[in-house]
Amino acid sequence: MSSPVLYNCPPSGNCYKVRLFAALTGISLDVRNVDLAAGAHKTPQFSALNPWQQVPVLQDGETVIWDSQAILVYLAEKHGTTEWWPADPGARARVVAWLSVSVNEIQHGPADARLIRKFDYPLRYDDVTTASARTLTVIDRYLADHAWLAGDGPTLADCAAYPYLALAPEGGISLDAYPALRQWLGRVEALPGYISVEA
Ligand SMILES: N[C@@H](CCC(=O)N[C@@H](CS)C(=O)NCC(=O)O)C(=O)O
Repeated sequence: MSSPVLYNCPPSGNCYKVRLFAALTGISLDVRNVDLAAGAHKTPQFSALNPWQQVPVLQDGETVIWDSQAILVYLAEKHGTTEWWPADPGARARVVAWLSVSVNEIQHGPADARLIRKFDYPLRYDDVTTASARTLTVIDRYLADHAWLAGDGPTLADCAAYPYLALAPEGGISLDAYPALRQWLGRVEALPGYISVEA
């Protein structure tokens, strides 16, 4: 059986969420890079896969999934990785809460700062530094009492949150003031199979 195709862009933190989870769980992907600079994501062919004209997109036979959180859930369900995507309703809801934090508080803080500094996005840097400080402070306080974001071990929550928190310095957002968060980054990086964004 052929591996699902991941339409990817190497520096994208959203694509990295999927590559990281696949690496940590031994899921094989056929990674195909989409040239965003050349507008390859705006073609009719790519728009048919994702009407939002964004990567990542996963194509698994006839099944097409866009959005990195949705792809994580799909792969975890398909591969029965219940420790990463628990079946218990409360435990699952706690994972979903962090998937939501990843696309809201983390995206509109450190991830947007990186978009401005690394990719010249026309957003207001002052706004994102204020948002980042709040996001990082809340997460650091939470991680002072928890080894992992949701539950006793790593879950999809950690895979979704890790990339843009780890990459925050690329957006000029220092993590020096957040020791518990930095220790958690280290725990993720020590997991067997871990890959960096460059891998
Ligand atoms: N919510 C989506 C966001 C995807 C997204 O923002 N993708 C960016 C790369 S990180 C993209 O394709 N940008 C190209 C564009 O919007 O023109 C996800 O989590 O996958």
